[in-house]
Amino acid sequence: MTTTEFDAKAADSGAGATAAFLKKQGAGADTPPERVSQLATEVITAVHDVVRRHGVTYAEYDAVKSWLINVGQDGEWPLFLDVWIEHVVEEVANAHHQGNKGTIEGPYYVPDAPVVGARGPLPMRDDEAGTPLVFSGQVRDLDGTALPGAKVEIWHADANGFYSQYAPGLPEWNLRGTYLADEEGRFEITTVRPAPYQIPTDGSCGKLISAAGWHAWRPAHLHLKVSAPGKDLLTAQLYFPGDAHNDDDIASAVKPELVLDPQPAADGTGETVVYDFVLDPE
Ligand code: MBD
Ligand code: FE
Repeated sequence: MTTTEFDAKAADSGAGATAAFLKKQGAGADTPPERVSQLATEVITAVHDVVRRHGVTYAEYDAVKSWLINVGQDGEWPLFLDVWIEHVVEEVANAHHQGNKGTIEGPYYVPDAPVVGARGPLPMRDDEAGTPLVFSGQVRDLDGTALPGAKVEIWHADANGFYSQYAPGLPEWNLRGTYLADEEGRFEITTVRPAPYQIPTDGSCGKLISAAGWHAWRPAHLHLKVSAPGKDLLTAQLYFPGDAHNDDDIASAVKPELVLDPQPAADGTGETVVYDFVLDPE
């Protein structure tokens, strides 16, 4: 039997996301003890308050204890944190931005994707499924000055909702690439429309979702990181109008400014969309 992407399991993507995260530089190590104490105390006290207010039982305490153990065993801490917590960290971190709105990174970014140039197709399979999409734009600073050589990194799920390197059977860099804007700060990305994305339902996060009667869906989205020397890195996602989950994203990461306006391509083969990025100073 050959392995197909349809064999993707929560444990595969979870373990991959955990290993990838642990490779990143450890941050926060220089947080002073007073701040660690204050933040940890407030989180713990918030949990105490919930226990008292709702009369949490021993059975419920044990259920949570085993669920927390399983989140780690499934490698789903990156998924859990990025789905339910990251959006508020992003809100606080970027509240001062005057340029483009950003949103969460999520668990599936991989640095150093192949460089395409200013224009061209993302790495993809010859028969890559999905509506063809040509996405062009310009990168500028707050004054409107173009940023030649700006870096536009893009990654997104395929038409089945799978990310390369986090699901088996996909080419290593499928639908991941790095663009370098031209002398006018312009780029043009040829890809396919991603599908709406369901977070894994067979792991611990899925268990929480079904136990709570929630749904597991994120709207279809493109992930981006846009950067230039002297500018704040912009991490964003772009969405498609009319997606059923734009209004109830499980990860709470949709903002109206991040919804694209695709148009039918002149040659009838798919869609084109223009979206510009404005970067704040560092
Ligand atoms: C994703 O693709 C994603 O973008 C987020 C935030 C969480 C889980 C999967
Ligand atoms: Fe995603």
